[in-house]
Order: sequence, then structure tokens, then C-alpha cells
Amino acid sequence: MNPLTNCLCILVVVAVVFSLSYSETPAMCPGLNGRDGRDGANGPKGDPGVHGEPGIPGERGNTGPPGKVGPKGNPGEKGNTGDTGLAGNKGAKGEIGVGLPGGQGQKGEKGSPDVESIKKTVDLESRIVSLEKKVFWLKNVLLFHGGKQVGDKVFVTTGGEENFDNAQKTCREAGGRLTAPRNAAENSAIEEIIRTKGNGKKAFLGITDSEVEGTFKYSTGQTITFQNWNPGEPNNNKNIEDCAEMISNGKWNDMPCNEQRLVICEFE
Ligand code: MAN
Ligand code: CA
Ligand code: CA
Repeated sequence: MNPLTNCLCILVVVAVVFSLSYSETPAMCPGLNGRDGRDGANGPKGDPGVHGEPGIPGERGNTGPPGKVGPKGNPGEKGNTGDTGLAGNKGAKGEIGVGLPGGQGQKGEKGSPDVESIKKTVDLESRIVSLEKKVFWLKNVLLFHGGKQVGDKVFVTTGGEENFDNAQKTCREAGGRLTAPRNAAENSAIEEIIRTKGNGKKAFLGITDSEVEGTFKYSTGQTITFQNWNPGEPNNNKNIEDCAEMISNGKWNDMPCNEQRLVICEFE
């Protein structure tokens, strides 16, 4: 081949290989050049030269096939940060956590009552003390006058005698009831009143068997829970005895309700 043609062919091949490798990896540094392509085909034979002068160069041969792809270039520089992406969908609700109970909080400060409240409290306290003194004093008057106390219950006689209905009424109007001993101590207190304040007169008790013959009940309707009958009593003598009396020894007898007996009331 003509040297000039050969040179041109080489230049063309280099240019083609260079442009191919550069356009394939735009974001990367250019790789090394590929190997040279093969020579193109020979051009047509040139005209014979005049003797002593250089002949006219033949026509340019066809472009040779491209050289092999060169080795991969180095990675390019890191690109700029992209735009922020769209927000993702809301996540599913989590399971209920199992927390430990919190500790006890600190005790709050004590509130301060206002002055008026303090005054009212002090006033009420002094009135209570005054009333307690009065109750104590009145109870002493009662006991001094012949009343008897068992527990919280106080027994007092009017000193007069009445039939059962009137005796009951007298006690109720005084805020008490016709006496009905619930135990031996109370029975003894009534017995003592009969002897000390009643001259040994028999006294009515607040129990009857008017409703059911033979079943003695309190005025509340409750069947009696304590009894101290004289031997042989109650006998419902002549079938007319539905009330009860206490005789001077503290024993009980059933007797007619229309008879007059000492009135002893109880208060609690
Ligand atoms: C006697 C006894 C009593 C009865 C009275 C009636 O003392 O029979 O049971 O109640 O007489 O007066
Ligand atoms: Ca009877
Ligand atoms: Ca009787």
C-alpha cells in the first residue's frame, strides 16, 4: 500500500474508535483507547507515474473495521443529590404496648381552710362541749330523782298508776316507751324502781299477748327475747289476762290490761 494512503487510513480508524468509546460512556471518564482497527481494503491502483517523478497516489481505500472496544473507564464523579421523593403511605397501627404501672405520685400539699370555716368549726366544737355538759347534768337530775341507768338506757317512773293503754301513751308522749326489760340487769333496775319509788306497787311491762294468746310480744311486734315469769305464769287466768306486770320481787305475772299499775318508762 502507498505510505500516504496507509497513514490516512490509520487516522480515520483512530478517529472512529475514539468517537465510539467516548459516546458509549458519557457519564464516565473516557476509557483507554481501543486497539487500532484493522487496515482498510486496498484502494484502486494509481496511474503510472512519469519516470523520475512520483506517481499520482491511488484513491483512498475503504474504511477499515472498527478496533476492539477499549477497557472500561474509571467511574465518574458522584452526581448531584436528586429531588426529594414523595411521602410514603401511612404505616399500619402498631400493637398495644405492655407498660409497667407508674410509681405513686407525691402527696399534694394540704389545703388551707379559710378563716370563716375555721371560725364555724371552733363555734360548733364549743357548742358540742356545752351540750355534752347539759346532757350529763340532766341525766344526773333523773338519776338523783330515782331513775336508773343500764347501758345507754334510762328507766324512770312517773309515780302514778294507769291502765295499760294510758300508761303506754304517757311514756310515748314523753319520748320513751313503757318499760320492757331485755335482760337481767334491766329487770333488776325496774325492780329497784318499784321498791324505791313505787312503794312496792306492781308495774306494767310493755309486752302483751293480745294478738296471739300465749305469745307475748314487745310494742314493736317482736316476740320477747327475755322473760322472768313467776312460776305458773303466764296462766291467762279467767281467760282475760293479756298484759304483763312485774311484782316487787322482780318476777312477772300476766293480768288484765284494764287494771291500774305503776307507770315506768324507758328512754334510750
Ligand atoms: C293469782 C294468780 C295469777 C293471776 C292473779 C289474778 O295471783 O292466779 O296468775 O293473774 O291471781 O288476780
Ligand atoms: Ca293472755
Ligand atoms: Ca296470771
